[in-house]
Amino acid sequence: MTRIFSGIKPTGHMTLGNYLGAVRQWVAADQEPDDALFCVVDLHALTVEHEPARVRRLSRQAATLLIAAGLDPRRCTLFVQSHVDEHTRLAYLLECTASDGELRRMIQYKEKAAKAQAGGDGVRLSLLTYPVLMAADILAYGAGEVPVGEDQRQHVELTRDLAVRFNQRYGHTFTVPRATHPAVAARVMDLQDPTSKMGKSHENGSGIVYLLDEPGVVRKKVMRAVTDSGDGGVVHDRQARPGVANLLDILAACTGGDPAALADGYSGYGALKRDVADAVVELLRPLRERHAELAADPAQVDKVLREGAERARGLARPVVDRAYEAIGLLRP
Ligand code: AQP
Repeated sequence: MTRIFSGIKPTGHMTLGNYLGAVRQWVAADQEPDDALFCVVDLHALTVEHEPARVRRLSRQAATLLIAAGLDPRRCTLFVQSHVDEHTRLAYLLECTASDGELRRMIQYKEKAAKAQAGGDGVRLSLLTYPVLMAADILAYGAGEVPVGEDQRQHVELTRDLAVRFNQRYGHTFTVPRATHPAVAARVMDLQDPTSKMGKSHENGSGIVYLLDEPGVVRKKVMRAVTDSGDGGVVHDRQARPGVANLLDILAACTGGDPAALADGYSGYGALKRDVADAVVELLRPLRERHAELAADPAQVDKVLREGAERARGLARPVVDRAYEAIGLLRP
């Protein structure tokens, strides 16, 4: 069985984009504790301006939502990145494998660094090295598959490059992983700005559906979604009609249809938006209900995370120890 690993950053409330692009694939994967590892990657949340209490709160909330979404702690390993030291231990060795130039080329680094600078904040060094820590997250477990949204494709490519380079230099140590993406909704766009990704840390939440939004709020956001001017009818064209294409992608992801075929069933935007709103509300209903139950017992979630970290540590330690040996460090 191919081992899978993926993670989510507690930088904001989890969105429909996170769910359709990544989390739903995790839930659908054949889960076995040693072969399905899912992580709240809290260290990554420190790469940009952050509020300590909020990161802590969002970390537990992310774990609770993942269980509510269907990750079964008896059948997968769910844990928090900072609870397993092997990630940062390995990250240093990978920093000694990566080059400054390849990290500066990362699209997400350029976007987030520009935003930090525009906001008058300095760019944290960890923002530059973030993809190296992400590579360590994946390589520490010998994961073969990394189910992620489209925006993480470049980072997984870098992970592959680092694994291959390390193996060539120091002998076979790491499994070379590959990214997997969902067939539809691999990149859910912001409902108010359909040329930008729906991102959980964006300040303006009016174009973002959060998983814990009340049904009325979801409906309002979808009904106010920016569509496209012109009367060319409802067609699925991401270049010319990004707003409508995004709604069709969301509807297809929720109902299991094909976005282009779904377009044929509509003659106006109003009916499409109503159906999208209904589909999203129904998709999220069980998740919200389960979240409310689980959130009433945070100690239970913390126990899951403690046990998950212990199991994860046991899997990562031998791989990381092997890497320390291979790179030339004297072992104690
Ligand atoms: N809009 C999206 N459409 C599809 N997939 C998405 N993902 C994120 N946004 C979308 C996927 O969700 C997983 C967890 O994301 P992350 O926590 O690693 O953060 P991110 O990729 O940087 O995106 P966010 O949620 O927008 O966070 P911020 O705003 O902090 O950058 C990943 O698999 C991601 O691809």
